[in-house]
Amino acid sequence: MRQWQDFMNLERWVDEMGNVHGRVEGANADAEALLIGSHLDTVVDAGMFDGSLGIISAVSALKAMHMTGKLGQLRRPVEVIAFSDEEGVRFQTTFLGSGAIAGILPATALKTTDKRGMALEDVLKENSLEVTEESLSKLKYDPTSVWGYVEVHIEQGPVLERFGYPLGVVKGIAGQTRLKVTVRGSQGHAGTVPMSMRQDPMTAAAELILTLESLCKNPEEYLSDGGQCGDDTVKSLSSSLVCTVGEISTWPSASNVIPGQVTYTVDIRAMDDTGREAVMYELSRRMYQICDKRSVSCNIERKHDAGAVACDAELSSQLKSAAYSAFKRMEGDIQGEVPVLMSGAGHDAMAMSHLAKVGMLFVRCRGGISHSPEEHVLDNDVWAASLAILSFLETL
Ligand code: HGY
Ligand code: MN
Ligand code: MN
Repeated sequence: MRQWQDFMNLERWVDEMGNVHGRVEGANADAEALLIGSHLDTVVDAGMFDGSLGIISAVSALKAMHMTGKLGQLRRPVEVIAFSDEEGVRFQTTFLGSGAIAGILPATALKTTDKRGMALEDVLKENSLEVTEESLSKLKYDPTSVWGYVEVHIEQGPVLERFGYPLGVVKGIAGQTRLKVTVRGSQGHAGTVPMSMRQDPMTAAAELILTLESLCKNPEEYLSDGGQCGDDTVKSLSSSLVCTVGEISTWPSASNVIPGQVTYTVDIRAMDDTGREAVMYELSRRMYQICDKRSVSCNIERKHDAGAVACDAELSSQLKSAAYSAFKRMEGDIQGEVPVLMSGAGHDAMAMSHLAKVGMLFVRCRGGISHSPEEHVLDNDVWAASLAILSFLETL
């Protein structure tokens, strides 16, 4: 990315949170800037398009304008940002890069530690990035200097492939909550403690996780009587509520020891924030009941919350027209309406929506597979994405 930025002599810098910026002022340096980009980090054992496609399609569109001498005609400054940490894999938070730019990252985040107990600020220092509370606060962009934020991203779902479309426009992004659950019991000898006398956090965790699954599969069975939220909310939950336990660890993790402690992560998503809160309330209520019944203790730590985000209607319709013009530039016209869809996956646009209006363009991916080495995007669809961004920049 840096070579491309140099090639186009973009103004280029890396900020204290490790975000990589490339900016071109265009014909009117005083106008509000378009920010465009995505994240450069990935999950473990990831594919090669999640995040990176949004950065590459933005840079390649600018490169095409540079090659045709149009870069100077941009009616407003355009800044490509490759965000340093969106996935939150290492610190169980998310949007560390975009949150700093949007001004929503609390200084306390610098003290967040990874599994080895290393603090974020020390990891940044190890990568020669000195960040302090003061320098972090200075990374926040002035909202009056930003026109909007656009992100191109793989869909990470099966809808565009099902519809036979290379591109789609995102209507909104689901809200999400991440928990760290620690269940503590009494560690003991696998051979001598009778089943009736055990306080086993492993079997308790198993029951907790299956309860979570059942609640997320059938929210109406759990929520309608308690009155935490209305029937409409419960109904809307049924179509969008998802939960995942992605990580679990136990101590001391030996086959002949009844564990003393089990820790696991919970990731809950829904399009409706009220519904998600009602699920959180009901889930924690049942978790404490189960732990009491099993005489184990349970600690539920809320590691991350991000409210659902609606994309800007006008920006979305501009992206839709850009998608059409991309289809026209490619072989043959693609009939029918460019699909408009919701995103169950989180994106930097959630953080950036605190700074400016946001719009997202989705790109079809094979089988909707993501967060896996099987992730794949057709060359033609990568081309369509960059052409759409090029058309969008030309009409900016
Ligand atoms: O987890 C997500 O939704 C995104 O990939 N960070
Ligand atoms: Mn991801
Ligand atoms: Mn992503």
